Amino acid sequence: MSENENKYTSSIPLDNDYVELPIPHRWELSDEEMIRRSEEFYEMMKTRHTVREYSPRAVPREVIENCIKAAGLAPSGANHQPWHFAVIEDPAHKQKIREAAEEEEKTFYAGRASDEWLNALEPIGTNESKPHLTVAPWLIVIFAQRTSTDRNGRKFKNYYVNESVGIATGFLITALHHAGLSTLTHTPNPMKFLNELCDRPASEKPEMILVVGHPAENATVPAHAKWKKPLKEIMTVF
Ligand code: IYR
Repeated sequence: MSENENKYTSSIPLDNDYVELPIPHRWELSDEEMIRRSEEFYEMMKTRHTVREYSPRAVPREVIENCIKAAGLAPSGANHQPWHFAVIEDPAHKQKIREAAEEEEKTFYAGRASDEWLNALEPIGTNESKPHLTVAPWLIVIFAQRTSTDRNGRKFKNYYVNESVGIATGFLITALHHAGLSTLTHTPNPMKFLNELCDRPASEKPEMILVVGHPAENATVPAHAKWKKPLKEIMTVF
């Protein structure tokens, strides 16, 4: 690391030149192959469920790293890649996160959330108890960077941060599912405590905790979660 770099420095190129490259990879698929692949992908994605009960079975760090590398390929505003993934395997660290999250969630479920919100959560069956935060082998805390700092110590603005981080998170969940893992998108409310526990600057906004691992033997999913809107409801063709 150079003098001005620290663990929060963006490695963004400092020149602003527009340079063109030939398209680095091109798929050459027939319509039939595209239809088959899209069907296969849909079938694969249909087997994804948000899981709340985890097995303590370990998961190699390499799998997590590969999936985060895939998430890092997501498109982003001005290609600023305004995300950071804090990954936690250490049991004592997970315990601290669980205690802080449960503390916030206790107040949330005891009335900080509106009745309408708590009603909407009824069919999902969630509550303030979050054992998965210590049982699952990995937690990935996703941070959104509203601003970044370059190698010269110059602060710059990021664009479409929510959209960019949302897309990267989708890539990550898909990559983890494709690798054979289950996830839970957990959003303790509020979650500012995660900055301190993950050693991230105040300019970063914790977006969610992704709980990652294998489902417990007796894991269940809420029946409500298996209801998905039909295509005709989510798509209009012009
Ligand atoms: N943060 C709480 C509440 C919660 C909110 C929504 I919206 C959900 O889809 C699920 C839970 C929790 O994580 O339990």
